[in-house]
Amino acid sequence: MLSEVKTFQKEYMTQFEDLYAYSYEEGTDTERFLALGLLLRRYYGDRWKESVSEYRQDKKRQVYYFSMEYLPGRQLKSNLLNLGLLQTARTAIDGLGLDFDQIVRAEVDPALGNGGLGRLASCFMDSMASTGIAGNGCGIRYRYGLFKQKFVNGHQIELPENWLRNLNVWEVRREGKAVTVRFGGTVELVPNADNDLKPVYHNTQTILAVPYDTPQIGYHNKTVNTLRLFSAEVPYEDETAYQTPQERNAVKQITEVLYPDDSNYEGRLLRLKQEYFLCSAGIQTIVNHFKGLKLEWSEFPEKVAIHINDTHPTLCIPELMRILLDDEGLSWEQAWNIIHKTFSYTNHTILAEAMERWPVDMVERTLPRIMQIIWEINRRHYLIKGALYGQDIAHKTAPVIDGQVQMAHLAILASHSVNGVAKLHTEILENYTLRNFKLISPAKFNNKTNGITLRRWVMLANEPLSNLIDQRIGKEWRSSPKEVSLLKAYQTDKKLLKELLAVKKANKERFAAYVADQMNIEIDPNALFDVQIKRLHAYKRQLLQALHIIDRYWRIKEDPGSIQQPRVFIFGAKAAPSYHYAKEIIKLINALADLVNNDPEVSEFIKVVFVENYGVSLAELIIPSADLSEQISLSGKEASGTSNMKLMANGALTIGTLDGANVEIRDSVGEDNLFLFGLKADEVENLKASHIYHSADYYHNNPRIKRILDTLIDGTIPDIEEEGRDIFDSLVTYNDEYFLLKDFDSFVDAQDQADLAFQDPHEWARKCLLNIAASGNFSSDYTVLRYAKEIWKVDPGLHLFNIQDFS
Ligand code: 26W
Repeated sequence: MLSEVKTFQKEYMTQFEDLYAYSYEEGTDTERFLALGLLLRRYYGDRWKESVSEYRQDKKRQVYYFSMEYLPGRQLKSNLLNLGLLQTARTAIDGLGLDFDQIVRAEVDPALGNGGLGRLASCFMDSMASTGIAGNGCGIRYRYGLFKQKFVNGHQIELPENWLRNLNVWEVRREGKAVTVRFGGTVELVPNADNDLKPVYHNTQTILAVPYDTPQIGYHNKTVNTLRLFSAEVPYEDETAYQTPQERNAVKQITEVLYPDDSNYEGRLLRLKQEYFLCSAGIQTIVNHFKGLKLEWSEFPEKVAIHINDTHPTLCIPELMRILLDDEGLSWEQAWNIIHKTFSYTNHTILAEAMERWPVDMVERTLPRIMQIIWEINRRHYLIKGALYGQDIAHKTAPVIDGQVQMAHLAILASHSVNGVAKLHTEILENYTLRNFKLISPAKFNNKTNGITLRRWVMLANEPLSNLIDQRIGKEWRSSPKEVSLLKAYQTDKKLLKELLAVKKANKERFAAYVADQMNIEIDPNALFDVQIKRLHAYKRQLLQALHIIDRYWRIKEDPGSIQQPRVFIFGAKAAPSYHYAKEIIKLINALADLVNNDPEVSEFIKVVFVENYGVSLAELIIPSADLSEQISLSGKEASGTSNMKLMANGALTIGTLDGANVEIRDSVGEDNLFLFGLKADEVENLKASHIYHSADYYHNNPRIKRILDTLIDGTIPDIEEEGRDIFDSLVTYNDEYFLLKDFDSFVDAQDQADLAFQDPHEWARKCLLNIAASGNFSSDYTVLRYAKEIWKVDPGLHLFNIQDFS
């Protein structure tokens, strides 16, 4: 160890001076970080090269995971941990008189996603490498990540996130592997010498897709996979085609920002271009690689599995058809057969408004050849499925309906596997949302409950907890996550429970210091830390928690002493820039925070903290400090949720509805170790169908609810005239679409039970321990192993996993 540390220090000093020509002592933290990142290349470079060449030589089946979003988080510590170098690097850096943790924080956190879907993609990348699955990520290198969120007078404002302003030490630009992507113009089908129709393009625009590769290092194994992100550039050989700055800018614009505002036509058009850009670039890369293997086209599916993360990369399907038909001369039947064996698709939402549809004329104008192929898929669909199942079913499942390309339909029809992301979600897909597809192809459907990588979310985010676990049950759980269940045997071990509480307390102090420093709010680490961190959306019901806070406010005001348990309500959430209602809820919660935090009578018992710019790094700070995990979506709406798993793994108790993966969490931790409330998914459906719900009755007949809702419009909460009125109307006048008032009483009861339970620290700690012990089931290592076995049909590499572990 000592000599390793000495070597590391020497290498680091040389690396720093080579880079900057002055000593590390004079550098900034960013410079110190960059030198450290660059130094690491030497430690993983060979393995990366070997993994790539092994995949090429073995010619084994590789997985290509297409996602429009990734949220990798800071990578320095994660890479060090997986390389087995974390302690060495920490000792070496601290030993030079530097502050390792401060240098770690100098790395930017790339926000190339919105939420759960993007973070899941990154957990999967880490798990694929760690289980030795040959998995390649394909995505977009957005020049600007998701906006930086600031609060001005409690309102969300969005600032550009220039995450690439410094060198990105992990990426490698691979200009030699660039491909071109075609947009616009017109296409004509002209017979060739063999009388086959071949497309001839006119006036198209050609854009260069340059890949940037980032290593995905496996945990304590030899695998280093690749995440390939494409950037749009003006083609060097065709520069004269883009002469004005405007034309050149329009090219770069394609990969300029994540999620351009899609509330207008231009924004939506740009999003369509982004999707095709990713699909075309990724598919061409795969085809180029496959051609290097010199095999028959019929062998393509034996070498390639393509997974599409939600419908956003669905254009991969017509794009591969195009290449097989137009460039490679395969027949439609041959090509479609290959497609079917190659593609699989995961659905991540059942919200109707999130189901992607593109107007035919927009696709036609932007991607004329792709639209022709979609029409042909549509024509054959009616022909075949119509004959088998009747025109009605064929129509309901068609790729094109009412002038709109239905991305989910295209994805499902072409894929051999369609999965949901939690048991309940898959059931709802099969029985409601996608029932017609289930009817025509029952065997495609399967469930793969989401998971999280415990390496980032426990081992790195919560080192003290990880060390405590090591002390009791050894380190096996680190490579075999289910072993964490051995902790169950210690549930009556008073010493351990005490230590667990001490770890939690220290984590709460760390977060409290952040809040004091950044927000100038004092919070008491002895209070119950109640955490809701997720995208801001009406169905996730952050508003329900806000109503609960107002309820507590009045209980304290009217009957001081009625609330005994001090609580800190912690929120982290971004609202989509065009989602007006979600922004109003942010303003409400911030205004509520002002009211509560500045009223000494109340602030002793409640504090409200809404952190700015929530993202992966803040999640890593908040989650280890949480006592209570808010998972309170309207049942049937949250596909899975993954913060529920992260919080549980860090010893927070869930308060939640039976929605998404909360169901599996209940099953594995037991009903006594979490707080359930509210309508069940089928009750929600029945209530909707019966049309008997009348939210205004709750306002008029339930004095507590009336009191709370009036607070939104009577001036009690400062500066929310418009927001308060809109929110009030959504709940009373527009019949409370997400049944907050219906679930309210049951929610508050559950919250009161949580208070009561928290008063008994020993019993609370025991429940924490049981939650941690059950969290191994939710390791994304198992999730990807299930994908590998049941969907992708690829073997994991040699490692510690036992096949029984995950089946
Ligand atoms: C059409 C554009 C679009 C793009 C992204 C619509 C909706 C999205 C969401 C941001 C998708 C998302 O993050 N879904 C979440 O996926 C997680 C991983 O499976 C689930 O755990 C969450 O329940 C689901 O909301």
